[in-house]
Amino acid sequence: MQRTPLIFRFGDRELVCDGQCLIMGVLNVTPDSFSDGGEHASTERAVQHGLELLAQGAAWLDIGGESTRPGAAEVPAAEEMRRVVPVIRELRQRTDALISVDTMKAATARAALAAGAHVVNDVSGLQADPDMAAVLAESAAGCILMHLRGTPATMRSLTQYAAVVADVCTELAQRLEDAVHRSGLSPEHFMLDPGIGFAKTAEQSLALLAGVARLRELGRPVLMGPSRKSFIGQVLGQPDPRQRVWGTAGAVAACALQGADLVRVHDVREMSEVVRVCLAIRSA
Ligand code: PMM
Repeated sequence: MQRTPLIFRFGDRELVCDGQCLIMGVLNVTPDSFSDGGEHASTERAVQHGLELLAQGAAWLDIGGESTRPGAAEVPAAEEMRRVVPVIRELRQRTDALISVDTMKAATARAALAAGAHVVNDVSGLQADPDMAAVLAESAAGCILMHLRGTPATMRSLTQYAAVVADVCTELAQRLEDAVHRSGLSPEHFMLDPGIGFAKTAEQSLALLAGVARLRELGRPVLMGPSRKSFIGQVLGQPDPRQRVWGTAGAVAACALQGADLVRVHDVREMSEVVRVCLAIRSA
């Protein structure tokens, strides 16, 4: 597949996104994450799990301390930091892999960047905390701008789109312009994500998964996060997120074949194999 390589910058490093579809492993350090069930609540266990994800094929770890599950309770910044900062600090000493912090809070992002994270994964696309842009600017961090309407608490009623792929593209382009303006950083510091399952019905999530190429026309690398999500549950009639691994494989294959730059997944070993085969087919 012919495609333009895109540069993603963070601090003094850069990632050339040239069609590889890297794996981002999810490391949720929360007692209430819908699919981790609090298994990794202690620092050492979380660090061990992170190292396992890297050994299984993740190029990048996304570390979060607050569940964004629909209706989940908000976690105060102090508690969020208590969960993620020690894990980031320890992992940074033990690996050179890319680390992002999954947070909407500027205070948590600042502490995570100081502890060694390279990128802020802000599911609000910089809409939740007015100080986030300044935090990014301070360390010239990278940032993932995800598309969300409302908040995780209110998003389920905000699914009115004229045409979901076109509307999400328009809104993401606005978020990017706003983020560049407010942070003073170049667009190369930002990656885009349509926010599968965030203010989207199952049908809308499926449409976005079919529209990766259109998202990439925005000129920035594209991250897709379909892992174990409820649209898979609706297609398969499978209420248990842990039983959605094969469904996730179907979605990840669609992303890899259409040129997503990064997929955010829980089942790293399995999805690494899916991606490797898809990339081999794409380059055949
Ligand atoms: N999904 C979740 C959390 N963070 N971040 C990005 N950029 N994209 C996503 O799709 C995304 C995210 C929710 O899933 P989890 O609770 O299993 O981590």
